[in-house]
Amino acid sequence: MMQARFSRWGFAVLASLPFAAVAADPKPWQLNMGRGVTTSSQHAYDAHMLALIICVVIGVIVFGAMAYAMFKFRHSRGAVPDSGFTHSTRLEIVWTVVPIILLVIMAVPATAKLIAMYDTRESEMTVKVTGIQWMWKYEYLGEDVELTSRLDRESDRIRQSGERPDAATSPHYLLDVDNALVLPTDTKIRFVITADDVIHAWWVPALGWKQDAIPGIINEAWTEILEPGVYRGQCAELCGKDHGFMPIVVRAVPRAEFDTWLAARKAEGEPPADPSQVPEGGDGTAPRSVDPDMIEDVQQGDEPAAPQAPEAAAPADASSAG
Ligand SMILES: [Cu+2]
Repeated sequence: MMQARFSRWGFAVLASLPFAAVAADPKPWQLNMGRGVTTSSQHAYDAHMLALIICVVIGVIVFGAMAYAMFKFRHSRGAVPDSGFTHSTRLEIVWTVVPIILLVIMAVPATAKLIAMYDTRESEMTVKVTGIQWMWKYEYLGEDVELTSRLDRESDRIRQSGERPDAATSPHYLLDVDNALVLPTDTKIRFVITADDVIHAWWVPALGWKQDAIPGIINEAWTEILEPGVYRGQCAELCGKDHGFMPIVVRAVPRAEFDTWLAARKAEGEPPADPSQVPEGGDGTAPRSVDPDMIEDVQQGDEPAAPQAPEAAAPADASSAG
């Protein structure tokens, strides 16, 4: 039992080490933070590694000196406490100045990178992200393209069925959506982030940041994805009963592929990817008009109840009433 646990731990440690530096998405038993796939995530990783190395070196020196002193000057070998020693001015200067130098070494690059993380100037495109209970809406500003992104049908079926999800058959359980946010690589993309109802937070670890989505407030962030791939995240602010069921999927593709996708998306006039997944009136253009019960019906696989039909006596006003 003990040995099995030890070997499992040992294996996990060994298995996570080679991947720690390259993994975009977290791996089981991953020990270190991921390096991510954006300039800012890699800056954060570099700052973290610098601090980690400094901490390890300090730890080795301090605990090494302690162990050496305890062993070398032990009582059984006749060591006598130095009762006359109170302080050493030279030592006190050294252990004050050395940490200051180390802090400056860490703070200067960290501050520069932190400032760069918040500099959204010279971005090539803007995506508006809106958190809605319990989905995300993405608008490619100036392109007249928008989409809503919500938990994929398969994850939803598993969670409703009470089935125990299996990592082998459903590797992305609760981490898949119907419509991924498609973004170009090697492009500075600005995000403006807000919410429609309660506070949510948009978080894709591989991008290296997390930003609150607050009703009535527009937060900003930016990213420049360096490698094509699929990057997953989740809402990171407790936003209601289905907080755990509004994942985020970013599909990063080369610029040319993105341009083709965007053109196709514009041409098709943005119908939902799978109409069966979206309740009537819930195509993302008017989320507030969707009755929450209707969404729940659809999520549970039921046919949504038909919306109240407008009075037959007043057909002319029905279209402007919404
Ligand atoms: Cu949430």
